[in-house]
Amino acid sequence: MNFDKKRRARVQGGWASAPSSSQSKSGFKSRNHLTPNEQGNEKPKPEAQAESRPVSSKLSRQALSQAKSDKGKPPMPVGPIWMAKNIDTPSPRQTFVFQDPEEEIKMKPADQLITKPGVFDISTEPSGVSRIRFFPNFVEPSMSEAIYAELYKEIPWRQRHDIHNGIQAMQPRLTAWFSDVPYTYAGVTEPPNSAEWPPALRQLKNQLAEVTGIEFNALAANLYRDGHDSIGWHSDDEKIFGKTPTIASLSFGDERVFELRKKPPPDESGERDYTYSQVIRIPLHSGALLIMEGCTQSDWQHRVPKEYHDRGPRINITFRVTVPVDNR
Ligand SMILES: O=C(O)CCC(=O)C(=O)O
Repeated sequence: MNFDKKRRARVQGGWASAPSSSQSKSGFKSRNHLTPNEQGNEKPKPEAQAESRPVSSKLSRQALSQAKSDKGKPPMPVGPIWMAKNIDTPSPRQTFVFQDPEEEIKMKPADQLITKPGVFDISTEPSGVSRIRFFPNFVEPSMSEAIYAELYKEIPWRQRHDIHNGIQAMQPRLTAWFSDVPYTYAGVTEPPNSAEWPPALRQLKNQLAEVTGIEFNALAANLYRDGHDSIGWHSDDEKIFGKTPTIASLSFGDERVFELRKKPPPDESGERDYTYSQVIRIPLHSGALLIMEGCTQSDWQHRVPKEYHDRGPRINITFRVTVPVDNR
């Protein structure tokens, strides 16, 4: 590389053409070596003018009427819009046409996390208001430890089979049911159990009656032995609980995440596609009370998913009201 080549490589990049020739080896011309006509400085030849006449005469009529309507307005930039000083100045030739997208654009709403106490109206349709009341510290820590120990010992825990998508399998948790009426869900029937409730359950039932004004008469209990135990997506919408059941859920033991997802409308075959459903997560630690009411069972599903890190055992008890057959 001689000195001249080095200078060009430094100043213009290695592809700059030699100053002595109007065309580089690659066949590209640099702007400095264009002929005056190529640079746009020479008047167009008569044939070129003749070729462009129909277009330019059409344009000049438009330009004339534009000029009339623009009288008194600041002059429009000359040349392409990106060369104008103020690119925000609208060009009279710009028109924006909105076209409906051919396919419906679906967006999944951002997941939500509830950690603070409060009353949350999580949706208002299609059936009505779905409401969550959350009291993270309903039972104080020293009490919740003692309650956990009593429930673990006193409740007659059993592992049952249920059916999901036509497949029967052992439930990934232990359960118990306290009520005068049987409870059937997911292919399992919990028989009536009129045994006396352990004292801790009676006491909690009375406390809940004071807070909510509801006399709960049934209880479903779950024991999650570790993080691999879980309960899948479902709604507690069985007819025995009525149309808008209030369910009070208390947690003892290790923390687990409770999730809710909104039910989308069913398709023609009655299937629901949950891909774009809104999801709400509520971490439930020992002593937390979560109340689901209104249309939460009609319009939402809930679950406690498996976790893949160490979790100790957790007991969840859900107080419910079974309604007479006429109200179902
Ligand atoms: O363990 C929980 O927090 C939820 C239990 C539950 O979904 C149920 O018993 O239906």
